Amino acid sequence: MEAKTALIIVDLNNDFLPGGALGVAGGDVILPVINKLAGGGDYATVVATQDWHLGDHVSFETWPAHCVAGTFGAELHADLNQTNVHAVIRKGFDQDVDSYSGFYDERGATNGLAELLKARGIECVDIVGIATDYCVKATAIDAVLRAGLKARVLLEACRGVGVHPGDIDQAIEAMRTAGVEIVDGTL
Ligand code: VGL
Ligand code: ZN
Repeated sequence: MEAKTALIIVDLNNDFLPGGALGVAGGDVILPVINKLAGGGDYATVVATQDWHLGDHVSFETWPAHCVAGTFGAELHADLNQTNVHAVIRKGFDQDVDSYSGFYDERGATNGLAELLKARGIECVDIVGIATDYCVKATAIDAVLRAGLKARVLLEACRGVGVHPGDIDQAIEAMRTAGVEIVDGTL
């Protein structure tokens, strides 16, 4: 583990786990893997992002209504061990602008994550969670290209939506192209 590395846990909202409004296959499988990473004491900082959409959010033109603020579906899954989680960063809360990225919304407004990590002296991030082809991808690319961090995506602790065949592989290639290190298998 390099010095000053943070773990970013992306969107383990109930709605993204199997049975949720936008349930992603295998979301439950990665929970214990993420708990092990977060609980291992290897990370200087652990943060979790939380998809959090108010009212009739613009995202619901593309996706089924999900992660509606204040509902069970918007809560992070109860099995996610938050003992070592320093902060939960909400994203997508402005009704007319979405935020796949945990760092910046689609208009470029910060969600506060880059500033939090900078204040804590973080230079590297490991990224895990849901969905590989949407919010993990956007968060990882922003980490490198906009927040100036070194970033790794740990695939064994991520799951994707895969609306179209090949989407997840394309997302992985896009992350690699941006300079994200893709880590397969066991760390
Ligand atoms: C996500 C679709 C809509 C994600 C969030 O967390 O990847 N995907 N909102
Ligand atoms: Zn969303």
